Amino acid sequence: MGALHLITAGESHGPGLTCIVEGLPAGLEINRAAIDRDLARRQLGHGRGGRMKIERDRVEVTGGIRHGRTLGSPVALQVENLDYANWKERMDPWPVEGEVVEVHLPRPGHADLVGTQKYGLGDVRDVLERASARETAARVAGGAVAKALLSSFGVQVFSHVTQIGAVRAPQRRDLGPEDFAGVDDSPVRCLDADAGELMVEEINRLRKANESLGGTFEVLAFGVVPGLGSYASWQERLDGQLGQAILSIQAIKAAAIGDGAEVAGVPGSHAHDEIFWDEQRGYYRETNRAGGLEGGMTTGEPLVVRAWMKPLPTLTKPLRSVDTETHEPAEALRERTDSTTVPAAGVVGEAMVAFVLADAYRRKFGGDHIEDALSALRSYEQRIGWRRSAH
Ligand code: EPS
Repeated sequence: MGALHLITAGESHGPGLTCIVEGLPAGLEINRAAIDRDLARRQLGHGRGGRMKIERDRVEVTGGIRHGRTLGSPVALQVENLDYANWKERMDPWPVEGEVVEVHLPRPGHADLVGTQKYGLGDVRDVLERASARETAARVAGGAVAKALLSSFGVQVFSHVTQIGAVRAPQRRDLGPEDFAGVDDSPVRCLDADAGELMVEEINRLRKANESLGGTFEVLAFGVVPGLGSYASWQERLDGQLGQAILSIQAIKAAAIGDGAEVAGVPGSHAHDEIFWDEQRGYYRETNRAGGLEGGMTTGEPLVVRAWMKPLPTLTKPLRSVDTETHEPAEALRERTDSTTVPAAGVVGEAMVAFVLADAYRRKFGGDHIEDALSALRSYEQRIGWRRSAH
């Protein structure tokens, strides 16, 4: 379906992760530091566990880029798992001499149990290693490449945390790119300093009680041209594609565009964004309840995507489960884990939104070289009289 493809491979404690991005134009400038910056941002956040002290995620490129520019061939990105050194025997791709201890205690809320049933695997580790959110490091590397494409089209993608556990930040409807300059300085990537402090306290309190925490985050994209996606076919509707991309992130249970579920309860006259036009700005809205999407298409207003994350299912105080060998009641696997990863999930959300938008730009404007894509975009912007700076 799409014009751009992103595929990941790799297990959490295996040798490393791979991301292949296929369908990029040639001539696109890629900055290694920008990919590494996003990888590092994904490792941040108060509430991370011991693993993040081991990893220093950095990208290695093994295909598709030469001297900092794409070649038009698939781009292959690798992120090493430094922890593999401690797991070599248990995760070696090839047979090993010694006995390797198996896991038979599936965690409720994880892929563990059904994964073993579906794939006919006796060792839960064969499932959990791939189901782990470590995989998102590969998505973020690919997402950084998608962001490079978007940036040449004048699009910027940001995220911020809006809730952790029971602590919510005040809702902001007036955000612009400039508001995100310091978001990564907050230990929970929250734009509201007071709420951020309360979130940190909430994490500390629940961590002591051996609990994990969920939360919500918002991804915003600025400078998106109107008309990406389409109302004409259900598969082309961009809200559907964004929903799939966001809900595919480990532990995400709900996604919304703009005011999302909230508009279900308000009268129609308060649910939509009235249309205005003036010489300088062209068409514009004074509100953005629709989150930049109408009829499955971008409107030119900022794209707003929200996501709800469940508390992580690996608990230091494990839930009841069943031993898959003996079928006896047992406690679920107790493993080193994070207390919360909502701040990191926001960075993963950026990557997924960037990928969906980059794919939509590729489909609409094509072009084998980035300059071809840019001239197609410019001529379209001119035809519809769209002025990016006014939105
Ligand atoms: C994860 C468990 C933890 C997390 C991991 C996801 O890893 P470990 O079992 O090695 O402590 O840290 O996330 C990452 C490694 C990462 O890079 O985000 C899980 O079970 O999903």
